[in-house]
Amino acid sequence: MRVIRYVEDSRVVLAAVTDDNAVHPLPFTEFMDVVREAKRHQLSTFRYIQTLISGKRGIEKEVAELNLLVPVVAPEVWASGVTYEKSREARNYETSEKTTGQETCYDRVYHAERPEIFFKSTAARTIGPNAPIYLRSDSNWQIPEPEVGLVITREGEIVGYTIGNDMSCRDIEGENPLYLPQAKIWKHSCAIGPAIRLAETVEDPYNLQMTCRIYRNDQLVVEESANTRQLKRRYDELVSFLIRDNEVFDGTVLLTGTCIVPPNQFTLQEGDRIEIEIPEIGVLSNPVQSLAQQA
Ligand code: DO4
Ligand code: MG
Repeated sequence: MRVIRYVEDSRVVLAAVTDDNAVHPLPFTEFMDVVREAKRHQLSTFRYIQTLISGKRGIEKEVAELNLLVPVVAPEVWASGVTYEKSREARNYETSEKTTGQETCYDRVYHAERPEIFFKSTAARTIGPNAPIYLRSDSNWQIPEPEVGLVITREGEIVGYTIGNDMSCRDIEGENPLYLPQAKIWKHSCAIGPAIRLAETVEDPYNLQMTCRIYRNDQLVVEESANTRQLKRRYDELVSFLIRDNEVFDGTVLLTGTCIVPPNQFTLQEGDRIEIEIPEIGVLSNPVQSLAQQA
């Protein structure tokens, strides 16, 4: 079962999407309200939603016809880094920090007990399906980072999985790792969606196939796939470092690191379209626009 949010007649609707793709509006507008209400009834979110929709017919429309929003208004989005070998290789390629024969900070963090966890986004900077990703004006090497996103409670319980795009400027981070916040955080540099797959309905979160496709002038120019079985860490391990001595909020999203990096010569351009697909969750699709054009 998945949960989506959409706008209809200027109203926000939260809905459950069953495995046969029927859309059932719920009497809430925020995902975390359902999670809290389920707990109050001492039911899992999945069971609670089942009681709400049982015996009802879904709406006539299909998900593809709806004007989708972020599935959860995440107060904060955090991200994990260098959790896949692919990311370590890419960082080692772009960094100016490498000295022959020496380990880079990326090599060290890949093996260290403490993972890299960084602040990525706030609700105001985070966009949902079909909204434009913006390109920074001071970078010539920008890529999407397709990642599994964990939707967590303030206690660190993983209640759902979504798709995230941790947009990154490889030249800015490559020049100096201390520039990471500028390489990662700007207006519309984070997309999540299109749905939240309830955690209890995912058979094996370490076996999710992910595909990223980038279209330019309607031609497919990048297509890469990977699987979460290549993740070096456990999801709970990443969450435990995020919440340690920290205050996190209900509905926080923790991105779990990228396993897909486009070819090194590739950079996004205005007019491109990015699609990230995890079949259990859906397809997160966003057009790419230049931030300079928005001013
Ligand atoms: O080390 C910098 C960021 C790494 C990252 O975002 C990733 O591995 O996905
Ligand atoms: Mg990333």
